[in-house]
Amino acid sequence: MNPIDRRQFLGAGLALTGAGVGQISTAAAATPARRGAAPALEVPNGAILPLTRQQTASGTVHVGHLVVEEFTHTFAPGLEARCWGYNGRTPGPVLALPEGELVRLYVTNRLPEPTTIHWHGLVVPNGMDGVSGLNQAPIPPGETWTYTFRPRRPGTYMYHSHFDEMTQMALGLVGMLVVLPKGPDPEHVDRDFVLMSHEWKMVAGARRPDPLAMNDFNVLTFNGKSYPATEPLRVRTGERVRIRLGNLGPMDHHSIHLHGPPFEVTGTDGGAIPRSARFPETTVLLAVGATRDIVFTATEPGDWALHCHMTHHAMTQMGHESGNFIGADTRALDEKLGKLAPDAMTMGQTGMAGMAGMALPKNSISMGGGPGPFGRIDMGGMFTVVSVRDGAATDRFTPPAGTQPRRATAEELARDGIVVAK
Ligand SMILES: [Cu+2]
Repeated sequence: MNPIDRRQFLGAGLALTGAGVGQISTAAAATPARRGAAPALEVPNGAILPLTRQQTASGTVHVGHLVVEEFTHTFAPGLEARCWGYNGRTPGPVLALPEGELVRLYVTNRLPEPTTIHWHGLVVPNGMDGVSGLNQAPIPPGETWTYTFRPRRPGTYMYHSHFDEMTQMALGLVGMLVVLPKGPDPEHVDRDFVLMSHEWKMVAGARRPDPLAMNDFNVLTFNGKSYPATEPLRVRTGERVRIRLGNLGPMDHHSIHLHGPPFEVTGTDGGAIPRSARFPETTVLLAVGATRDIVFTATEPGDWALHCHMTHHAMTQMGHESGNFIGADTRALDEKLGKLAPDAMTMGQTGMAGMAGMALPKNSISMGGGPGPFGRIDMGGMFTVVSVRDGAATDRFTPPAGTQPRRATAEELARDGIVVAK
């Protein structure tokens, strides 16, 4: 995690680097923010762009540098690809920009083709809007250009390439942008997370995601990672939590569902939602090209799933060009198939859960997630966990006695008149 609070940000332009795959930081939950103080922005599996301050005759300028480049990205241990991104990351580092102050962003293009950056949702001078051909000529390979603007309105936004959009965004040229309020944050949150969804098509054996894909995306990510590589959002019981969600995936909207306490959508990239217009929700539709800020109070300790509710999006690298064999006896078929392709396997006869344990081809990860405290978690892809704890963050939550389902006894069945047909 990369905590950076507003005072540090404004004062020092701190450079912070992100946690790697599987690294779990406990620092994020170590010090609860004081009520009223702006909390740190936290980016699970991600980073925040370091900014420096330049004093000029006309005031302070906040300066940052984005390098657009290709690199090897790991979606989860065992699955990697050559992706395009910013400063060696996809999504790029979060741009945390101060409301009302001048920002100068240098963009170095190390791609084999031109690029631009569009500041999605921000109102900037028209010439800074980044649409190649409409607002500017594209940045040629090898050159460094600058964008200068003054973010007007606090909130959650995004940035992305606006040249050869289909290719460049599909390969990872996307990122989140947060404008930090000049005054106190009206939402009074204790924790402030940033989470960007994306989707990729990784054809078996390919080195790069397929930018031509229109459907069948098979790698679904939060901040570039598929579960179980997604870092949990660790909070303390009672904290008021904001998650800033954004989606610049190529084709699909996502039904982002939070288990446990309900939330309200408090803002979009169009601005804050008036309190009178808010209503409780447990799922928010995160459309392509949209941001949604959700705020909730973490009233209940435990591990609460946060995931896309489209079941194919909470799975990884699922092949589905196969029959449905649930309820069928496929022994004869497996025998015949085995002669042709020893590694082949028909879909599970009792469901798909058993598939997750099968041997995997090179550069691929399991369809399902991984081990959990009570056995295997069968979800993967766009899935993470909000870990709510009373005290310091620990990896394991033990449900208090009597608060888990268990096998019913014969006495209980008789008591309640439940007849189970043999
Ligand atoms: Cu989805």
